[in-house]
Formats: sequence, structure tokens, C-alpha cells
Amino acid sequence: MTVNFPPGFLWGAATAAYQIEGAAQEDGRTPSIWDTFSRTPGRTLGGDTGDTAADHYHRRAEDVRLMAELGLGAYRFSVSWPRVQPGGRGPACRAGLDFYRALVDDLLDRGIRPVLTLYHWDLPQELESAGGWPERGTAHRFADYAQLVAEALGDRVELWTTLNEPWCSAFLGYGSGVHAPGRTDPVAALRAAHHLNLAHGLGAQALRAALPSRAQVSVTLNPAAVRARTDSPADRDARRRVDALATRIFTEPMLRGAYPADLLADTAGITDWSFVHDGDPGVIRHPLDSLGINYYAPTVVSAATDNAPPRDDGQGSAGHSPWPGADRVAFHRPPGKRTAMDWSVDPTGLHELLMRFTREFPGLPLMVTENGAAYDDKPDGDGAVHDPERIAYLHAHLDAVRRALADGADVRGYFLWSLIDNFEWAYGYSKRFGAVYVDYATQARTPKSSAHWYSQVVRTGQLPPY
Ligand code: GBH
Repeated sequence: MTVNFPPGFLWGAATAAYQIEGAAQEDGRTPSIWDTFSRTPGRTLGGDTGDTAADHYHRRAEDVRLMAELGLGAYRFSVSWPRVQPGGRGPACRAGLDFYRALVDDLLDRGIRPVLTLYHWDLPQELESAGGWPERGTAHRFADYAQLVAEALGDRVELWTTLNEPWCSAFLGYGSGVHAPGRTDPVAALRAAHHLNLAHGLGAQALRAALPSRAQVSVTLNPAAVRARTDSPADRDARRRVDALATRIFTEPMLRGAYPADLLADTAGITDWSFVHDGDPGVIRHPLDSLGINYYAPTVVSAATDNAPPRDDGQGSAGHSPWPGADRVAFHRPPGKRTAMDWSVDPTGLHELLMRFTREFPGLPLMVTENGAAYDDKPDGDGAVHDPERIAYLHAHLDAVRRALADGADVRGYFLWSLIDNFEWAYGYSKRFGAVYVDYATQARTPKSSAHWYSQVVRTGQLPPY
């Protein structure tokens, strides 16, 4: 006897603005850091940019029809900041807001709940030119932007998320430099992390002030399911350091109101954290209606030894680490199945994270806001796309969610990453995460076999036998 998914469980799929919209120069949109970065030679695979992406800006109605055909109950998308507030400050751009109003109306017409993320990595370039996330002012700009979007869409969107994966914005954007804006400075990365936390707190306050009381406010993190390779004290210390930098640097200030003491100690040689002002912890701590968790693969670490294999976390760039204060940590590739990203397939990490947050933050509802896998999908002779590995991946991870529910976790929903193939950041269009195949030459959409499979799960609220 298995516990099934509870009634009211949100079944959805997710996307992000820069990854699908295209229309980078239309209707008053100004460049974001991802436009600048992707147009800089050598930054993305094949020099790919999001200029056209999956052309969702012009295919919004068709894409919402597709969601309805799949039977989705919810759709998680992000708003492009430079589309609705060009330059990142000042008045709104009406055309930009109209796009999201139309999207939300289309969703509501079809009974699909919109789940809106304010920031999925596309900082207006003007704000980066003024210093970006390492500068405190960016957090205040974000709060103004949050208010602007809330005033425009607050009457019809109930589920709001401030940030998506601030770890990536801070440590891949300013630490390893593999994401926009491509800076490689550990102090800037830690300052960015703090100002993203502050942006979350100020943004959540702005949302509460502008939204009706039924609105729900959340944040999405990518907590690491970190395992120590052995039980030795040195390997366990490596695990602790990575856990602090990946996860507790956000959860502790956001949910408890203080940075972890061990994080401050580990990074003391890099910064004295004087950019944290007296009142900041009280602002960052904000009662949330749920916590969003994105999960793809676990992280396996050990203490670095002289004969350890070279670090391979898939995220280093010319030796710049996204883990300041953890340079004596080695990252390992566990044996077993891998996706096209070379990430291991291990659903136990998802169960582990859901149970950890259930234990650490009792009473806080959880939402799996992203989970999915890239595979080398290709249409067959009839144009159909068969992706049995993705079905296996989704089945195993949904089973992990079901086990967490049975073990007492309060999981309210699951969002497959991604609805459609899209611009996979530094990897450009070479990696396909979609349940729906996109032929970029024609922009034709073809649901893969995983989309049909997921549609059955969504409609029945049950996992078929596997
Ligand atoms: C998400 O990022 C994004 O929200 C989404 O936009 C993106 O398309 C999707 O996932 C697929 O990539 O332990 O050093 O090896 C996930 C980004 C990838 C960041 C795995 C952490 C492991 C870092 N995460 N990565 S390491």
C-alpha cells in the first residue's frame, strides 16, 4: 500500500523568462546580464544566446494550449525584469506588463494556476553596470520592482516567489564566473549572496504590502544534498563547509534570522562580512508560506588530499571556485547512471532534502519547484520523440516525493523542469530538459513520450506501476 499524492497537490511544469521568451529587443525590453554575457564570445557553448530562444513571447497562446492539453494544474514562470521595468529602475513598461497579463489570463481561462517567480537570473544590465548584486542598492531596486509587478498582477496571481536559486546568482555569477555576469571574485560572490538575501526580505515585504492577504510568498533554493565520501572527520568537515555555502547561507537568515557561525568562521579569511548591516537579519527573516526546492542530483565531497583526483564539480572555470572558504574540498562523481549534463541520477537526494526541511523547519510547507533531466532527444522517422530515460528519471523522483509524503513531509506540489526545451544557460541549446521537444529551426513543439506519461500522472494523481 503506497501513499498517493494528496488532493489539491499542485502538478505543474516550470520555465524561466530568458530561457524561453526570445524577443530580446522588442517592446522596450532592455538588455539583462544574460544578454551581455551570452553575446560575449566564449561564454556560452556555440555562442548561443536567448535572442530567439523558444520564441515563447510570440507563441504564448500556443504554449498555454499545450499546457492545457497536458492537463497541468499549475505553471511556474518568471518575469523578465528588464521587460517590465527597462533599465531596472523607474516606471513600468506597459507592453512588457501586458505580455504577462495576457499570459496569466490565458492560464486562468484554462484553469491553470500561475506561479510567478520575480527573479530567475536576468538582472537588468544597467544595474550590473552600477555594481550588480555585490552592491546593496540592487536589493532596494529589487523591492521596487517587486512592488511594481505585484501592483500589476496581484489581482490574479496568488503564488509568488521572490528569487530562483540565489546560490547560482551569487556563486556561479560572481564566483566561478560560468554564469552572467561572469565575474570571478570570492568577496563579490559573498556580498552578492547577502544582497540577494536582503532582496528576498525587502521583496517579500513589498509583496505583502501590495498583495491581497490570500497571496502566498515563497522563495526557491537549490539546496545541496551533500554526502561525505567517507565518515572520516576530514570528509565530514568538507560536507559541513559545502552545506553551509550551498544551503544554510540562505535558509538560516531567511528562516531563522542569522548567518551560521561556521560559515562566518570558514570565510573569515576572505571577508569580515561588514556589508551585513545591523537591521538586515530582521529584514531577511520573513515568514514564508512555503519553501521551493529545486533538485537534480546529489553532491559528493571529501577533504582534498595531495593524491585526490582533480576537483570536478562541473562548475569551475579556469580554476575559479564557486565555493569560497572550501578550497580544501574535493568533489567526486559517484558511479552509476548519468544524464546528458553528466549529473548522477539519484532520487534519494530529493527524499533526503524534503525530510531534512521537514525536520528543521516544522510547519513550513514544501514545494518541489524544479526537477527533471536532460537527455539527447531526437525525433524518430515519424517525428515522434521517445525519451524513456526521462520517464524513468521522473518516475523515480516522483516516487521519492511520494515516500517523503508517506514519511510526513508536507509537500504541496511538483513542477517538472521543463515544460519545453530551452536555452540551458552556459550550455546553450545543446541540452534539452523539456517534456516537449522544440525544433528550433521551425519552433514546432512536439510532446515527448515523457509528456504523455506525465500527463497521465497529472490527470490521475497517481504514479503508474513501473
Ligand atoms: C536550475 O539550475 C535552473 O533553475 C534552471 O534555470 C536550469 O535550466 C535547470 O536547473 C537545469 O540546469 O555541486 O558544484 O556540481 C540548476 C543549477 C546545477 C546548480 C547543478 C548546481 C551543481 C553544482 N544547478 N549544480 S556542483
